[in-house]
Formats: sequence, structure tokens, C-alpha cells
Amino acid sequence: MRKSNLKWIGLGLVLLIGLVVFSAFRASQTQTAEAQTTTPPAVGIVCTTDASPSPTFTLTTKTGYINLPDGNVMFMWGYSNGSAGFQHPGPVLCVNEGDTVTVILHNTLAEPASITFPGQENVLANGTPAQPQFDGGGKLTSLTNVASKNGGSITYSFVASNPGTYLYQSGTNPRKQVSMGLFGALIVRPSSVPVGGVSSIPSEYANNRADSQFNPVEEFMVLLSEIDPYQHQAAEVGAPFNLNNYQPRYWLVNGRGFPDSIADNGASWLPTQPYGALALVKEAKVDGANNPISMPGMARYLSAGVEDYPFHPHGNNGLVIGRDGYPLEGPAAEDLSFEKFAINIGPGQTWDVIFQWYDAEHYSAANPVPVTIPSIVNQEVGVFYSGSPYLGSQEALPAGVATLNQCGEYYIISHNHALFTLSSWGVNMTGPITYMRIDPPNGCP
Ligand SMILES: [Cu+2]
Repeated sequence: MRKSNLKWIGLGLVLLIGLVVFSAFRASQTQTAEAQTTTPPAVGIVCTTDASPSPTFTLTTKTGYINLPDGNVMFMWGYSNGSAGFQHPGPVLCVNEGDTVTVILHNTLAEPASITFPGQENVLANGTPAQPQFDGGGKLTSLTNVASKNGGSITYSFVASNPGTYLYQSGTNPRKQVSMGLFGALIVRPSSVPVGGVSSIPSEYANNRADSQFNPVEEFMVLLSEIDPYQHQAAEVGAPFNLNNYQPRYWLVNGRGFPDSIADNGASWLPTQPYGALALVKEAKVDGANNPISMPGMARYLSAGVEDYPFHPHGNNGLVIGRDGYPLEGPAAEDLSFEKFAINIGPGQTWDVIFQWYDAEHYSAANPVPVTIPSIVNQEVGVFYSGSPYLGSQEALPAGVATLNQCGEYYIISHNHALFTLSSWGVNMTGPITYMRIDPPNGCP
């Protein structure tokens, strides 16, 4: 069963809460111009859906700009939703196992473009098997059939036969087009309750194993990517770019750098970057032996970059239950899930990771954290600090300190452990960082 015997370091997170300076959290939410059928949640995955069993999506390649933490504005390419404006990354397509998924690609770019669906089998392009493309000299020009430049279209279809987490991305000159932003996430949810499953709702399982159940309000996406600004500048002005010189200067999570990463989905000041990356979880209930007895959350990790990203939330190990869209199990369905702290996500990979946070040491005012708090002159108090190291407590703050803490909740950092990536062209402690917010057991008013 899913349980973790790992100790977590309560003190570390308490001090981290005090270290972070950031001034715009949970700002008023503005919906983007996407063709969503429902108002997106402030946090968590924003799915783009269409009716099962034959969901049809239209993705349009567009150019646009995103905002970066150092104040830079970056030229990008992207898949937008239907006729909606440019967005980055592409829409999160959520479908059900067994669906016949149709994706119509309209290409407004000045070069041919395409979509590959890694992990999906028997993909059709305009009704016939999708095939790599070659020029007259036998040179590979695309990993799959393309939509021609300046207005061409193509229709891909496939049966989403295996529940899990997948990327979709350009198969045409991918070292340019994927790097420019032609990628997004595809989530395939189980169509039925696994044998032995507790919940009767299929979408509450990551895959077709009964032990892949998670709490649906604690489901999050961590889509990692990177940008070399000189490559993007070259694309903007139509100049060549020598990939020997490729050197990313920005690294993003869900298309944003920290601190924008923890702003709400659809934050008004990020009109082309609709997806936040804040994880919001409740303290897990535990039994007398500290084994969690409430449903865990789940993070869906994906990498559209070309480097390994050792991403980790502080506060507990994750339990890796799936990779590249497949459950971790043996030939006889043996459970091969394993605990891991840093999730080492390779280029093109996806990882499904169950996660829980629980108050293992039961710290409270009656059971205080066993450290001597430094004197006030040696403390740096951040804007999320509650004034107390204990979950659910708010105490007096030092004079002149304001707080955005709402109810004594915790904020635990979650970031790429390749620390050189926590940068926006040299502006440190930005990039692929987000938080896991832990609300007290009774919630936050
Ligand atoms: Cu860390």
C-alpha cells in the first residue's frame, strides 16, 4: 500500500517559510480567452475537454509572447485552443481511456509544423497511418505528417488506449519547434474503476491499478521546459540559429518562472501563460504508526526540455507509480512503485507521482520544535510567514512586517534541484520553483 516511512524535516520548512520574499499571491483571477466550458479552478490542472467517446480538439499554431521573471518578454510559438489567442504551453487535453481522439492542426507559421503523440499507438494522419516524412533525397524532414506552412491543416486521430500522462509536441524540426514552445500535456483518465478500487469514480485513479487512487482536488501538473533567448530571437527575425550554440537561460514550470509560477491559473498579468503550478494539499491523516490513512495527492511531471530535471517537493518523498504513461508494475501486475525524493525527469519523459504531507512529529505549542529560534535580528521574515512555526497558528509578526499568510498555512518549496536553472538569465531564485501549500486540517476560511 501507499505509505511513507520517511521522516520529513519540519524545521526546514518552517525556516523556508520565513525566507521567501514575494508580493503577489492569489491575486484576482481573470479567465483567458480559451474556449473552456467551465471556469478554471484557481489552482490545479485546467483541463481542455470535449465529449467522450469522440473528443475533437482544434490546435492552431501561433506566435506570441510570454513574460519572464527578469522582466524580459520572450517571443514564442505555441499551440492555441481553436481560434483563441496564443497561449503557452498548449492546452492540457484531458480525455478518457478508449476515446477516439481527433486533433485538427491549423498551421499559421511560415514553415510546416506537426504534432506527435508519444505513447499513443496507431496514430492516423488524415485517415491513414501517420508516417515520417522525407524529402526527394531521402532526408528526414519530419517525424510525422505535417500541416503545410501559412495556413495548412491536418487531422490526427488515435484511440487513447492507456490511461496516464503524455506529452504532445511538434515532430517537425523539434529542436527548433519544440524549443520554441510547440508542446503540451495530454492526460488519459481510466474509463472504469480498477478491480478492487475503493472510489467508484474512474477519474480518481491515475491508471488501471486500484492502488493508483488519488484525491482529485490534489492533482497537479509540473510541465518543465527551457528557453535559449538567442534561438527565440533568431526565430523572431527569421535568422538562422546554430544549435551548437544552444544554451538555455530560462527554465519554466507550466510555462511560467517563479514567482509567477505560484500565481493562480489565469492570472491577469500573465494573459498568455494560463497555468499556475502551486500545489494545494491538506494535511494527511495518519494512524498511530504515522501511516497516512487519507487519500494522497498526485503530481503529473512532464519534461519538454533537453536536459534532465531533478525536481523535488521538500517535505516528503513521492511515490512513483507511473512513467511515460504506463503504471510501474511487473508482468504479473506486481507493484513496482518506489519512493523517490528528486524526480529525475528526462527529456520527453512523464512521471506520475503520488504525494502526501503529514505532520509526522506532531509539532504544536505543546510539543514545540526542538530548536532555539535565532534572535530577531538574525531572522529574515518573508511575506508568507504566519508568525508561528505550527500549522494553523498565526502569531504576532515583528514590527513592520506584513504577511499574506491566511490561516497559518505552510508553504513548502518545490523546485528543480539542478540549482543553476533557478535563474532567469542570471536573476537568481526564479525559474522552475513552485510551492506546495499545506492548509490546516480544518481548512482555510
Ligand atoms: Cu530542494
